[in-house]
Amino acid sequence: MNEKKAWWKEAVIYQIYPRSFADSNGDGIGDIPGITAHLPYLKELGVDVIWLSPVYKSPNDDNGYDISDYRDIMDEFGTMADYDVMLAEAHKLGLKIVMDLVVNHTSDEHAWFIESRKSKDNPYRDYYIWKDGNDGKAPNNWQSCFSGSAWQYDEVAGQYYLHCFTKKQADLNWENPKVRDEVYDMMTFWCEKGIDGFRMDVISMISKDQAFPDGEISDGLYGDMSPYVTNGPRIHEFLQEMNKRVLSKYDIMTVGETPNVTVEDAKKYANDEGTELNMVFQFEHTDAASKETGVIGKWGYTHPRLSTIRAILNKWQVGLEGSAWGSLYWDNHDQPRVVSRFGNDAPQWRVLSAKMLGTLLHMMKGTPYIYQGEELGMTNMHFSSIDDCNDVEEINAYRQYVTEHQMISSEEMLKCFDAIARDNARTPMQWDDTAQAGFTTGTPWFPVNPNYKEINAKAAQADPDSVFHYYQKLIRLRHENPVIVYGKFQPLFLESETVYAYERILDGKTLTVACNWTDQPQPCPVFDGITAPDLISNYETHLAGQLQPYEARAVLV
Ligand code: TEU
Ligand code: CA
Repeated sequence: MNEKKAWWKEAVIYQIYPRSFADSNGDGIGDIPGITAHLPYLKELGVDVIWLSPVYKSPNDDNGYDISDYRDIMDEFGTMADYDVMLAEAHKLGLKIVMDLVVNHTSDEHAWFIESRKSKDNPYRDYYIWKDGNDGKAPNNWQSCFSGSAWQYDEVAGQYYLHCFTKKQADLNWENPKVRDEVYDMMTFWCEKGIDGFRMDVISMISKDQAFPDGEISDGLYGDMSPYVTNGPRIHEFLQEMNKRVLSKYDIMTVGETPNVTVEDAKKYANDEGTELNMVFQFEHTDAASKETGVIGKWGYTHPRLSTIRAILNKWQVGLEGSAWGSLYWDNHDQPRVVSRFGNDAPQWRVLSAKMLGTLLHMMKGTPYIYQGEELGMTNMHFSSIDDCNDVEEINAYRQYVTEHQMISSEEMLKCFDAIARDNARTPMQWDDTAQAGFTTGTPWFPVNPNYKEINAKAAQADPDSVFHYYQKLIRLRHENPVIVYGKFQPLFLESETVYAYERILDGKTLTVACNWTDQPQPCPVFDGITAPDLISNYETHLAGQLQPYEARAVLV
């Protein structure tokens, strides 16, 4: 095994979306003391690291991804004293804490922006990206990720400012060395507190093409900015500077959220020499669904073909081998629930398909991420009307495509939301079958999924056949078997449209994995002649030469 060893290569990460995790004071909003109270649950699950979505001060235009003070805690989540207790408790339990670093943009209520907009000669002016209009219109035709123009005219400033997300999320100007100094200083503040790493929000977007050219118009409304705001000209220079100035000084892990990253880019972002980040999140498998069956923009609602997903994941597994490290995920706070999206959330198939999907991902090469509730097989919610939505991405898309431009019907848009809206991941964590699923004693900020009486942590912990105990075993197997962490990935059975199979090889051991993506028995020869016992499977018994509906099986010889 010539792979460099590292603790973050051997770890399993659990993502908490604090607003929806656990409410300790009955105000209906998850908070930091609620997280502290549930750390033993995560210890029992067996994860090593907790990635916290942002807990900093924020007006919550984008639920915390619009930060107004990087060095203080959001009022609804508690205090810095609460944070210090949580960090200490986590470390006592042997759990590491990774913070969400959101430095592509700040809230427009951040002190820097409040100063910046005051006048063109304000010392903070160049902390953001200000441009004059074009014949009374925006400086170019870019569309924000959250619909509408990516430029907002500010009456006080007398210019437009760039916001790749909502207009309350003003893009920082990374060309300005003072901005970079401020960011590195803030990162050092958190590293000195003893955190164990950073997940870096849209970090591939911090270097922009300084020509700010118009983008290609695909939906007849605005131009696509992605070629000019992702993987930009100075991105690796900035990350290598960040690594030198901060990251290299601490034993921390880093994962970049890198929209539009390719395998070739990832070999730079997550190179094995460690000059930038440890790993990145790619989006090809989660974007594939909407790209393949899209209605408009990112929005679509049908399951992608297995061959599409397999081609993407295999490309990344083989492509990074020996030169960079990858992340493995199905779910996060921006994605729908995987058992609804790629599995089958019908009551008779939900548990089987959740275990199948867990096996497929967790036996692969890379660091696996589990999103809160994924270990319970939590499912998507249902949108009866736009009034059921909280997420600004959905609300803005509905306004643009349904209300303002009548490009699709309300029914079509809501069908897309049912399939892939981010709100699906933001219904409160389902702890038990008491009122509000034990998430709060008050009225939850967002409705609890009505299926909480069947799907909750208490029931799962009491049921040896639950998704929870299956995920617990997947995590334990990774800790016990170096072949799962460091084994070479080899695709298998590529001719199948229904079974995803591969093997992992290390030091003479071969792990063979096969997963049936359908609700029908499917032929599968990969275990023929193998008599060794299962390392893990979601079926007690097997049939020769085939896999049963949603059957997953991993055998080590
Ligand atoms: O998401 C970045 C991003 O690319 C999102 O647009 C995401 O891909 C999309 O919503 C999926 O459909 C990060 C955060 O994870 C997200 O929660 C924030 O809203 C966004 O950045 C702005 O900070
Ligand atoms: Ca609360």
